[in-house]
Amino acid sequence: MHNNRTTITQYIIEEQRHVAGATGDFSGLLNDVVTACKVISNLVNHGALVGVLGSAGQENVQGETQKKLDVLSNDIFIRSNEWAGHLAAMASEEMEEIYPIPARYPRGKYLLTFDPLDGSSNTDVNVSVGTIFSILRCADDVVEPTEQDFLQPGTEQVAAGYALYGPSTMMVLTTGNGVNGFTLDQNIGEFILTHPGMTIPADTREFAINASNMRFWEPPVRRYVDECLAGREGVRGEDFNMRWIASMVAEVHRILTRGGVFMYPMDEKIRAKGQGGKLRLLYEANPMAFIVEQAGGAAITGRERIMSLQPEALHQRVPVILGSRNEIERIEGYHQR
Ligand code: AHM
Ligand code: MG
Repeated sequence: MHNNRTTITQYIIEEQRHVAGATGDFSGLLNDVVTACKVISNLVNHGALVGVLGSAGQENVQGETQKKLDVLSNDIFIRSNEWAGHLAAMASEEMEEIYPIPARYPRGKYLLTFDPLDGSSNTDVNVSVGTIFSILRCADDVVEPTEQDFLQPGTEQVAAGYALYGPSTMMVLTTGNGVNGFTLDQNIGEFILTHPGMTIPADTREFAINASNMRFWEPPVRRYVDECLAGREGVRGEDFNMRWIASMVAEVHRILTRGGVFMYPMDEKIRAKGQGGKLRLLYEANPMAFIVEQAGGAAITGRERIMSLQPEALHQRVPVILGSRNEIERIEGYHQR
């Protein structure tokens, strides 16, 4: 009964067979990313039993207090992915500078960006968190990779995915050929294909935004949310539901499962800090935008498609509005007016 299930390893290798001239490098890289996520999943799952909750007592480049799990997850990602010869360099939310592959290992042709533990403010309260990653190509003529090599628009991504550490651990992946979801079978230590061909319904009556920032929002976002809140009696003529988990991976996963809109828009508070948004372009917004678009949804800053942006810095922040296509088009329309 169980042996006809597709494991993520099998899925990755079968995908590779459709790519002419594939060397197996990419499959090997994906497998290492999967291994890293399994290790992080195990650590997150054991929590207080293994003493990993709480603050690490230091700040990251974003000036945010790092959790012990942020630091550990970052380390796991590096150790799992640096040795195999698939990568030229990595970049992470938790590291100010890029991480070139040490000279003792062979250097490969891909670049990996990641947020090792997104939503980590949720770990101490035992709410879902996740890992987000994106794979780019490193140009052939690059000898010493620099930050500049990472500054590629999201349309250049070769693959993107996330692991969600929730009631079950899941891995959701795109290589530009649709979106597939896998569930970790803890008994055998393998991700099994459980959600083939995930799609986002074009319409929804559910949205997610941190409403405590309402007084700082720009008029188009305020208008959209006001209209949702007005419900059946308002211009939308329908009641809307609201969610906010403060864990982008969990929000995106909900949207991939039943539709919805997720917004971390530009607001006056963010602008006052001199930032371009809350979420980071290279390892949060772009990979999620790739997944969402591949599932038939849309992802914008308000005015532009996220994946078309030309990144200017490794830790650049952008506004993020993504989810069900028809709602995102409506919100984009409000921004254009
Ligand atoms: P992080 O990378 O520091 O964990 O921050 C990103 C998280 C997202 O997962 C989530 O959508 C957002 O921050 C929540 O922000 P807020 O605390 O303002 O609600
Ligand atoms: Mg993050």
